[in-house]
Amino acid sequence: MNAFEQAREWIHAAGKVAVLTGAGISAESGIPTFRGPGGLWRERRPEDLATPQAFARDPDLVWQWYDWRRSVVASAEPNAGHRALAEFEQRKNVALTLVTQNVDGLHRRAGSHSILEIHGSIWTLRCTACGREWRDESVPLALPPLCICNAGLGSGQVRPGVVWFGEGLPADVWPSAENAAKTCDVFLVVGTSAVVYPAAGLIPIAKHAGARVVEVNVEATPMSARVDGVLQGRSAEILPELLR
Ligand code: BJW
Ligand code: ZN
Repeated sequence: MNAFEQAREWIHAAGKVAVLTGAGISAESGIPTFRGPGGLWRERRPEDLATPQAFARDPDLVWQWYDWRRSVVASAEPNAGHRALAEFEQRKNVALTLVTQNVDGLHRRAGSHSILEIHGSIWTLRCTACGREWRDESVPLALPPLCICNAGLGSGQVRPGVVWFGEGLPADVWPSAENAAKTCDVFLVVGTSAVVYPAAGLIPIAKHAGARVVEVNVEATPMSARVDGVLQGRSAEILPELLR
């Protein structure tokens, strides 16, 4: 049996499957990844765009970048990889939890429901003055975005509802993600470089708890040597076959 057939067998025998996705699953929808060829961090420094300090220093710059990314995502469509996960969730004999590091919302647009967005959403805005959080899907946004408490013009600011470096993960979703990793039979890791923590830490958590861990990626990652199966290739090609 090859690695692909073995992984298929594990998945089809599983009662609980958890999936961790990263930017690679949206790559085939035309959304740039962070670290790969053409990746966002190849030409920009995360320190200038994706930290609370960067936002405090230059909120206009940060908002222009996020507004551009919102426009890229708005004109993209979910791909066969997203759809395969959404269809798999509909199966009666298996419970699927989808943990995503992606902020693009494409899993939801593909029809998935049980999604834990551990790095937040690019479509959520949050007021740093009053704490209010809301969805806004307008593209382009009127910048700077304003809150009903009037923040945005004066003291407080409205920020993207995403998790930047140095920030904790959302307390309402992170424990569920850890629990999914700890209790699944199969943990599928798709299109992530597995270098950002604590997200990447879900992989050893699942492994130590006894799950079969399967990685789908076009390249090897620091986790490849520690997983039970490596399926090298594009997620939009592998997932439909794997989850069929
Ligand atoms: C394909 C493909 C195809 C391409 N098919 N595959 C432990 C060790 C070291 C450091 C730390 C640690 N713990 C914490 C840290 C610090 C830091 C961190 O991890 N740093 C490392 C980078 C060194 N972590 C944090 O700061 C986190 N917060 C934290 O720890 O808080 C502590 C705290 C607790 C309590 C109170 C206060 C503080 C937060 C991390 C937040 C990350 N945020 C970002 C931006 C989100 C918003 C936005 O999008 O703008 O999240 S950074 C960016 O990286 C984004 C992603 O979600 C994340 C992961 O990237 P991902 O998805 O893996 O993408 P890539 O590009 O890296 O990889 C793509 C992969 O796809 C590649 O492997 C390709 O091969 C593959 N691929 N095409 C299949 N078609
Ligand atoms: Zn407010």
